[in-house]
Parts: sequence; structure tokens; C-alpha cells
Amino acid sequence: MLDTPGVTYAAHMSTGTSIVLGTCHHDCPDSCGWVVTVENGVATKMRGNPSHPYSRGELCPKVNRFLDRVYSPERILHPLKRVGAKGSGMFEQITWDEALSTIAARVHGAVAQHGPATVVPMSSAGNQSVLATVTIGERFFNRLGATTLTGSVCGAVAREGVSATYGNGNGIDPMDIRFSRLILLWGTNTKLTNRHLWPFIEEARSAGARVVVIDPIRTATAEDADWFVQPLPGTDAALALGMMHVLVRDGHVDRDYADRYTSGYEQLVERVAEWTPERAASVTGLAAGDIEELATEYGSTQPSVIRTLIGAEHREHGAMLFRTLACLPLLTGAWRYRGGGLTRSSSGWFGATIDREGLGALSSGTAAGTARRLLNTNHVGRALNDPQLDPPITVLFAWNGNPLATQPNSEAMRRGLERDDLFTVVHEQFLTDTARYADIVLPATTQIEQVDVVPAWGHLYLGANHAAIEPLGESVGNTELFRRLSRAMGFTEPELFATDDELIDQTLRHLSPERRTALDRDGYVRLDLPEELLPFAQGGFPTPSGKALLWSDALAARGEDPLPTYTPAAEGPQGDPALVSRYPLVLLTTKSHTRFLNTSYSHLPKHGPLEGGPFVEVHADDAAARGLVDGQTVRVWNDRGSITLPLRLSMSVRPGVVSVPFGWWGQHDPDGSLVNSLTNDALSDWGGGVAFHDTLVQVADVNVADAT
Ligand SMILES: Nc1nc2c(c(=O)[nH]1)N[C@H]1C(S)=C(S)[C@@H](COP(=O)(O)OP(=O)(O)OC[C@H]3O[C@@H](n4cnc5c(=O)[nH]c(N)nc54)[C@H](O)[C@@H]3O)O[C@H]1N2
Ligand SMILES: Nc1nc2c(c(=O)[nH]1)N[C@H]1C(S)=C(S)[C@@H](COP(=O)(O)OP(=O)(O)OC[C@H]3O[C@@H](n4cnc5c(=O)[nH]c(N)nc54)[C@H](O)[C@@H]3O)O[C@H]1N2
Ligand code: SF4
Ligand SMILES: [Mo]
Repeated sequence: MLDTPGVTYAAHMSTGTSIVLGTCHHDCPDSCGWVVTVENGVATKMRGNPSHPYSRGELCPKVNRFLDRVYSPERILHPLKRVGAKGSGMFEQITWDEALSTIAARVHGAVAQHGPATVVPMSSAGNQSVLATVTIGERFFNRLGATTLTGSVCGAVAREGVSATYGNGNGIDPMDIRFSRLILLWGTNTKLTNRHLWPFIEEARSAGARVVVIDPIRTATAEDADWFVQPLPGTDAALALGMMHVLVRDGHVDRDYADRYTSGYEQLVERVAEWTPERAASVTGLAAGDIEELATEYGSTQPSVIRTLIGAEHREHGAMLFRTLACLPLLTGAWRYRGGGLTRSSSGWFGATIDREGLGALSSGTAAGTARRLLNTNHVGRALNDPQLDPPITVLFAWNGNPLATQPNSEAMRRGLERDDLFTVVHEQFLTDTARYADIVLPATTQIEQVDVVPAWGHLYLGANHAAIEPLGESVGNTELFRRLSRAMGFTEPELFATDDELIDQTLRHLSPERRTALDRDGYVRLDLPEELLPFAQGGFPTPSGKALLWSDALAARGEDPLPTYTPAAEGPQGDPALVSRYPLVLLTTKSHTRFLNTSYSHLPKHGPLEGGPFVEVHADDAAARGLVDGQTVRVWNDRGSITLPLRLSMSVRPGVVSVPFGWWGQHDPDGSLVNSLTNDALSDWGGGVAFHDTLVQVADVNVADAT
């Protein structure tokens, strides 16, 4: 707990100085605790909460300047209605009454004509706090009976992949990485995307741990590793199978663990017999000797941990990739040791504390029990353009996200948003690429203007978020937005009008009174879990047999390979030869800037301009083969879209791979281009995610019309 003499603590006040505790809302594993100083109702300082056990007083280069975002002159502070063409960004201020009555009339009209499924609610990862994501919004669309979006742009594929092996997606406490002696950072750019974990990795390192980064890009994290392994993108399952071959062949398997706690070991042995290091090398582009060495080190070091996050899931076979990785610690028995096993997202551990389903449910809701139309969130762009879709989408609500810039195949989304017969409502802090296509824009508060409770996916601390200042202008939080919309629609169910305090009480009903007091007082509380969390040290996998599934009957029943396997992506270098001959380069569009959080900061003066601007990184061999030089303007294109960028010669990517940073807005580009114009919107194998990174492109001088 903070103890600063002479200031009032916790609640916000319009006069005097107060210090208010909060928690970062971003879709970031770190969920840092923060402290806001408020003087006479104005937030004057924002720092990391020094007593937070995980973030330990540090924020990041995105959120260090959060007050500039809050008080930005570009903030949307009043409702707006569109007065120019869709996308033109021409709006006029209106009252909340006019906005709400316009929306209610359009929604009632659309529902009368097409039924409630014509309404599509689209919320993404802008705020991952509980009140902001579930509660009133979900209740509102339940009441309406709107289309339900399934799948996810982030996380579900990795979770479902790991669950196919373990029964759930849980792993070790990420902070326990400090006890590890071999750390495989597998498809995660820790120093950029998960920076507060790095000190725990350094702690392990100073006790002798080795850090291996496995990534197709030489990232800042790879630069700091003890060993950087650079496979071709999307080939990790082959690497893992090759490693398992060596583990079995050389007797590195903990047979006692495998026999007691897994099923299908014999079938797995047969499968991996096919995966000699040479075969794995031919698929991954690695040297067979490196695969041998990695497997030997992994099989002979404990505790060993595999750390993954999201980047590697954005693939056609992303779930199978995660299922396959999850088999490795089952063979070595790494789960027995503190700091051993696998650590991905810790969000599953919050399930016992936060009942999301209960929070979004409507006990009396008329439409709640009726069947809802389901649509994958990654296919909203496709659905908006589908003339056969019945009923068509005629009303779109977008909040907590900038889908035009963050969804794959953004030109499909743009064509959809341009439709005259689509009525779009966007609730936002800024006039994003998506908001420019809205018919009505409603002003949204920032995290320091609202109260909430914030779970984490990179540690085990639940965060409190107290409101530090009053909402600016006429902005409202997500809960108040849906209370107002409910009233305007004439809905009367009391659950639609629950106050934030009531919602927080409901959210925290499983928390003991002592923990609740600690949460309010300190700004965080650890989940009620043992200090030494060893989830699978003695098996106990939540599968029907209690064993982990090296062989999965459930996958077999769904027509999937029951064993871990490698399948090349259709849109990949080992995929469709006709496509590869036209578009021979794999495009990665990962999170690359320290000052960006997805597309949330590129428009702010101390973020975008300091990162320079977007570019495409190309290996010297690929540039030379096309006669391209550093700094030249090139076109990057495929059948979905085309963008123009300066070329950067780079040794960070392998030949055959190019990379463009994700996070820039189209409206800052001379042609309005977005890198997601190029990305693949094929769904992943299971888990409902999408194959952003299985994207093939060609690169040429900007003046070459079409070199293919
Ligand atoms: N600074 C900053 N931090 C962020 C974000 C941000 O935008 N900026 N975004 C936040 C969000 S929403 C998320 S989900 C997390 C994501 O956190 P991460 O998953 O760590 O980040 P990504 O950039 O998506 O991907 C990580 C790495 O995966 C690699 N990768 C891609 N394909 C493959 C593959 O086939 N195999 C292997 N082995 N590696 C592969 C990429 O090259 C990349 O370096 O970061 C969060 N933190
Ligand atoms: N090419 C490519 N595409 C990607 C990725 C990638 O690595 N490469 N990453 C994917 C991943 S992992 C993710 S998570 C998604 C992220 O996709 P999005 O969730 O769309 O992420 P942001 O771009 O950060 O946009 C969030 C928006 O929410 C708004 N916002 C913040 N707080 C609130 C609030 O309380 N209320 C309301 N109404 N609005 C709020 C912000 O102003 C911001 O404009 O992008 C995905 N797209
Ligand atoms: S974006 Fe991530 S690292 Fe930055 S303050 Fe928020 S939770 Fe912490
Ligand atoms: Mo994400």
C-alpha cells in the first residue's frame, strides 16, 4: 500500500490533492498498477505503483505519456454525426439526446425489417477491464438478440491449442520464470510486448539460466538472448516434432511422468520417429545440428520453461502449433519443478474469481434464451460484403477497438463500412480509421475517468481501477453508454441499469472480504492460489481421464489429426505453388514499436512521429534479386491489397521473409493504406482465430505496375 503523507488517498476529489490507484486497461499481459496524482480535479502526474509485485513501479513508453492522451486536443468529447461521405472524417457536434434518439430509431427500424440479428456488436481489445468488456454491453445485446460474434483476434487459438493437450489453457505463474534454468521464448517478443517479465528472466539468468529465443525475426529480445534460433515462419510444429524425436531417441524422456500422467505416449513415439532432425531441418530452414542441440539442452536442463504469447497463433494451423508445443514439457517432466513447464496466458486462473458469463447474462431478458446468429469476429468484413447473408448486417456497433485497422483483409472491411445501407455507431476516444466511417460517434472516457476491475494475462494479480478524474466533456464509459442506449431503446430490465458499484460487487462476489479490502486499499490483490503454484506436477489434467492427451480422441472425432503434427499453410512458402510463384515472400506484421499498443498511439505526437513511420524490412538477397536498394519506395502487394512503403535493408529477417510494423493508421498514409490490407483472413484450424501471418506478398519498385 502507498503511504504518502499529507495527501488524501484513493477517492477522487474536485479540490485539493489526491492520489488515486488504478490499473492499465490495455490488452497487454502486464496489467501494470499505476498511481495518479490529482490536483484540483486535474490529473497532473501518473506513475507506476511502486508496490505492485509484478510491475514494480514502472509503466512503459506507451503509457508513460498517458496524460497526454487523456488531455489531447484531439479527444472526442461530444457526440458527433457524420456530415460528409463515409470515411471523409467530416462530422458535426450533436447532443446526446439527438444521438440516442437517432440510434434508437435506426435500430428499431432495422430490427422491424430484418430481425435483431441484423445488428452486429463489435468490441475488441481496447479495454480489457471487466466492466468495460462484459456487464451492461453484453446484457444489452442479449436483450436485443443481436448477432453474437464468436472467435477472437487474440488469444483463443493459443488457448484452444494448449487445451487440446492439457484440458485447459493454464500454465505456471509467469513470475516463477525466475526459478527456470532454461527459458525458451518461443514466438514472443518479451522485451517489447511483455517488458515487465524481463526482470524475472534476468533474475533467472543471474542464477545461471540460459535464454533461447525462437522467432523468424531477429527482434530486440532475440538480440539479448543467449541463443537465437530463427526458423521459417509457421514451421514450429516441425521443429517441436524434431525435438521430440531427439528426446525419445536419446532417452531424455521422464518415463515415469509420461506413463503416469499422459495418454498416447506409444503413438507419439511412432509419430516422432518420422521426424528426424534432418526432416525437421528441411521444413524449418534450421541446421539439423541446431535442432539436436536445442533438444539435448531442453531434455537435460531443469527446470525448463516454454514461454509463448500470441504472435505464433496468428496462423492457419496455429492451434495445432500450440498443441504440439504443449507436448514438449510432458515428455521431459518439466511440470514437476517450480519454474518448469509452459507459461502462456494466466487469464484462466481468474475464472474462479470472475464469472464472466454471469456478468453478461440477463435473468429476465426476452431475447436471452433465444438462438442467436453466430458470426466469427474475423469475418465481419466478409459478412458485410456478402449478398447472400440473411439477414444482412445493417447496424454495426463498434467500441473498444479500431477494427478497420486491426482486422485482417481491411479492404473488405472498408468496402463494408462504405455501404450506404449500413448504419454504424462507434464509441471512441479519438477519430480512428474506423470512427471516420461512423454515422454517429459517441465520446468515450479513458481509464482514469472510470472505475473498473482489471484481470491480467501475464501474472496473478487482480487490479483495481479507481476513477481519478471526472469524465472529460460529455464522454461516458462503456457501462454508461449501454445504460443510455437501453433507456433510449425503451428497455426496462433492471440489470440493464445496474450501477458501476453494483457491477463491481457482483464481479467480486467470490472474493473474500479481506481480499476485497486489500484490493481497494493497495490497488491489487493476488488471486487466492498457493504461493508455489505447480499446476501439473502430479498430473491432475482437467481431461476426462485426468491425463494429458498426447493422443486426442476429441480431435480424431472432429476429423483432426489426433497426434501433434505439422501441416504447411496453404498461403505459405510450402503451400499452393501457383500462389507462391506470384507472391514468393512471407509477410510478417508484428508489433514492432515500443511506443505503440496496437493502433492506440500512432496518432499521438510523442508516439508516431518518434517511431518515424512505417517501412518494409527486406533481406539483402531479396532486395538484390529485385534490384532494390535501401530507402527506395516500393510497393508491397497481393490479391487483397497494395501498399507503398520505404524499403529498409535488414538482416533481421531471413531471405524469403519481409516484415512491416503493425500499428499505423491509414489516415496518416498518403494513400490511406493499412498493412492489414494485405493480411490473410483465413480462419485458424480451431479456436476461431485468424491467419494474419500466413500472408504471401510480392515487393517491387513502386513504378513497376505488376511484376507477376
Ligand atoms: N509495445 C507493444 N506491446 C504490446 C503490444 C503492442 O502493440 N506494442 N500489443 C499487445 C498485444 S494485443 C499482444 S496480443 C501481445 C503480443 O505479444 P507477442 O505474442 O509477444 O507479440 P507478437 O508481435 O504478436 O508476436 C511475437 C513474435 O512472434 C513471432 N512469430 C510470428 N510467427 C511466428 C511463428 O510462426 N513462429 C515463431 N516461433 N514465432 C513467430 C513474431 O516474429 C514476433 O516477434 O503484445 C502486447 N504488448
Ligand atoms: N497485422 C496485424 N494485425 C493485428 C495484430 C498484429 O500483430 N498484426 N494484432 C492483433 C491483436 S493481438 C489484437 S489484440 C488486435 C487489437 O485490435 P484493437 O482492439 O482494435 O486495438 P487498438 O488498435 O488498440 O484499438 C483499441 C481502441 O479502443 C479504444 N478504447 C480504449 N479504451 C476504451 C474504452 O474504455 N472504451 C471504448 N469505447 N474504447 C476504448 C482506443 O481509443 C482504441 O482506438 O489487433 C490485431 N491485429
Ligand atoms: S501497456 Fe502494458 S506495459 Fe504498458 S502500462 Fe499498460 S500494462 Fe503496463
Ligand atoms: Mo492482442
